Amino acid sequence: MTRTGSADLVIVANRLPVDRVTASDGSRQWRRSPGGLVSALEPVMRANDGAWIGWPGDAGQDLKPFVDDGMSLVPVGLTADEIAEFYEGFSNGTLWPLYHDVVAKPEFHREWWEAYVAVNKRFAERAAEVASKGATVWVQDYQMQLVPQMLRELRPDLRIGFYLHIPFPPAELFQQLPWRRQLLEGLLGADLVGFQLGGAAQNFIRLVRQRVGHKTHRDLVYLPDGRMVKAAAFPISIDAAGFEDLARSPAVERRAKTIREALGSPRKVFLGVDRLDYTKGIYPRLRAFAELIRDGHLDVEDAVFVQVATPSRERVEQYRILRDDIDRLVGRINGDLGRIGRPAISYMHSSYPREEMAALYRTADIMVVTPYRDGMNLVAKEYVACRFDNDGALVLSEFAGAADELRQAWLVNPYDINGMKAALLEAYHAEPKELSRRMKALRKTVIEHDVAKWAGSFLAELAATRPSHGKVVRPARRS
Ligand code: ADQ
Repeated sequence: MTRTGSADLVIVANRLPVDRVTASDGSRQWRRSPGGLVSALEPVMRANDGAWIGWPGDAGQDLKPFVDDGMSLVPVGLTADEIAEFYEGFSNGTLWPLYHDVVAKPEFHREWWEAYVAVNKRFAERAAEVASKGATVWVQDYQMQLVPQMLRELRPDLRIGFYLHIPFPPAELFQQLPWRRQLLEGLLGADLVGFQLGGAAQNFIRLVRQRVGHKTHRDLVYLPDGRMVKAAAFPISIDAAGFEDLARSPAVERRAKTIREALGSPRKVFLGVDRLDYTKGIYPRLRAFAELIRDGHLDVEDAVFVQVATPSRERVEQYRILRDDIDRLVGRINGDLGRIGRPAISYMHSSYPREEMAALYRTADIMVVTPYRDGMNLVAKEYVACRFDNDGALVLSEFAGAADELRQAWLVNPYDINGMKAALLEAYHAEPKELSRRMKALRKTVIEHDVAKWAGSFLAELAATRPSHGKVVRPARRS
């Protein structure tokens, strides 16, 4: 029998919401990572005596649980081999490309799978130790898909939710996985399985019916032991008010002005901001922009493209290849089309604080978000939240989850370079009235559906899945 802990709400995620950093005096410290998930969950965590289980991001032993700024954190250590096989391997070399429409070729290795099982088991065991009797456990994302079932076996008293941040692929692709049945059964350990979009939930239900043979009806799966599992869409969002406040601050406004001047005060600034990932469609968007200059539709005196790409998964080979490809493309475009002091593309391979991101969003006249496939894409929503003057244009891929909600963007197919060129040009020439009509509608959506609403609706739905169950998660306290 597993010992129970004291946390009434437990978050299980691949990463802890803090990074270990070395201070100037050489001491090791924790720094809160700025992600939206953390700010969404922090208030509910505080209201519920919550704990967060995750990996601190470097190789090493399990560290002792600790409290950081009032949040109870439970680190789970990974060895160097586990980082290579569980994280870089099965999570990012198998599942990530497979779930993103095989934009890159997924690799299937049995050792990677074994590491995935072992690491999921360790996370499930930690959650079983930390959760109080009848607690709610919310498991996050594709790295942790076996945790719900493993945890339920250890602790049948728990209420378990799972949320997938990335797309869930159609049966035709998912079927390739040698371990497809185990993954589906892993997810079925949850009471509620949440996805970004309704289509993903349907893919899941269909696969469960076909591959595991359970009875399903609409969004429900009926298990032989009498339990029910619900699959539904909860589109994630951002702290819209927080971003807008930041964007309105005089420091950010000043910084936006400085950036524009540093770019040579062009008529229009295009912006792309992404993790450097092959799913994000950075390559075709830069090509489309370059062709507009080459064809004479745009001039480097009038228009510049700022592309910010955050370093990501740099030890995975496909990511190193992508980085070289983009470096070469930017070099070629600037060599061919730039003039002295006027590059066509201003390319930064770096990560910025939120203030700088807000200043970039304020600078951008045209925000270009063109993933081949994306669960949601928060960058598109952050841009909208920062455009409080109701100006600026959003060019958005149809294949980003965000396109389901942000209908008034210029929607594009990233595989269609000519179509993208036309949309970029239309956004460039759009009249202020047209921009304002579209942006007002976009802003209404983003402001009404923020990340607090996302977390609240998931947890409320999870509480409703087993009404006879003991504890219910309390909503966040109003500050
Ligand atoms: P990501 O693939 O990481 O997220 P996205 O949703 O765009 O993609 O979120 C990226 C975040 O990183 C944004 O908050 C953005 O501001 C930040 N960021 C990007 N570049 C940055 C830079 N150079 N410096 C600092 N910050 C930067 C996954 C899924 C998405 C889903 C989210 C949330 O792939 O589809 O929307 O999870 O569920």
